[in-house]
Amino acid sequence: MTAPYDATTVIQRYDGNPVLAAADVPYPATLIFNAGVEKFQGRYVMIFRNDYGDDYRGRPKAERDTNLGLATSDDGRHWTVDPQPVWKVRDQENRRVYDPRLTVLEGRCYICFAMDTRHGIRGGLAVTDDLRHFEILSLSAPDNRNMVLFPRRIRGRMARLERPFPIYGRGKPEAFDIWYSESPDGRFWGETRLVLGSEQVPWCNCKIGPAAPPVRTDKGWLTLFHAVSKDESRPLRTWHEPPWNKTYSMGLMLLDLDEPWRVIGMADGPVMVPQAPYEMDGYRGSVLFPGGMILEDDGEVKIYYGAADTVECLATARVEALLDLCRPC
Ligand code: M1P
Repeated sequence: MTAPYDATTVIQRYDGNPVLAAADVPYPATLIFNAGVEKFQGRYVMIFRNDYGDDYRGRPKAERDTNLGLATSDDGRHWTVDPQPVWKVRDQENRRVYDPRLTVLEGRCYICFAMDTRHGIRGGLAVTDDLRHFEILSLSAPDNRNMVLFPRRIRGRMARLERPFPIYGRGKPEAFDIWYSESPDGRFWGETRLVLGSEQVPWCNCKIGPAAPPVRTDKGWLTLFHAVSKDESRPLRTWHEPPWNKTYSMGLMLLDLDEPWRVIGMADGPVMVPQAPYEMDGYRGSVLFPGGMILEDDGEVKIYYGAADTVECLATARVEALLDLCRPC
């Protein structure tokens, strides 16, 4: 089916954006972004990334650090932040945990995350029942990140999308792709298969990565991804040392319900591109980094995304309109 409308009009930004920023956080905070969001134990819960310790404008003047904070909400729009961060990792080997994505599976809340270590970037999975204590189930070999867990088992196994960073054999730097793996228990992962190569997304010229955990619909797993275009002749706004020239937009695809490594539909172009002032201007301008997608009973889809690596935002769409954008492939 041909999409009957312009993809970029299907998703509406929330008027009250950003939904979360440093000023809302009751402890040291500078950049609040790339959150995971779920409905858990009767309310909306958000675990967000907080980069702090410096103003992030120019060269570091103080030591930078990262922790994860918790916010809760009754309506998914207005959020209250817990008085203290809920998770931080910093030891001799591991530098920080960041970019959380939440999935509720069989009544427990799972959190996928990235971990910067002295020996590379690892993708991990942890589980929590109270959003304050996190049991790490697995950490990948470097380099891998942007993992998201499916909210149901596939063929009896836990399933995830992930984005390793191959540096040899892909022909150009940062040609990174989306992969699929399965696990009996969240600890041991295998059956790894390619889902989508970055070269299959003709409107970006760089890497792609999984975004929010997939949402189940009758037609397939509705799945956002981020896609990066790099243009060295076009410097973008940034608070850090220039140049910054990567634009992160949102792509949309549909995965087969039973074999989710098979792409069965895809939007022709980006469904959302950086446009609003809070998306263009920040630590890294022109970055949309979706990490949460919630399908409500009435068909509204809430999309949560980090904007400009600086604030957390919300956009909404109708699920039927998103499905219509996914042309069979
Ligand atoms: O600055 C944009 C994003 O860059 C990285 O994401 P990716 O590896 O997918 O390009 C991450 O550092 C992410 O946190 C950040 O938002």
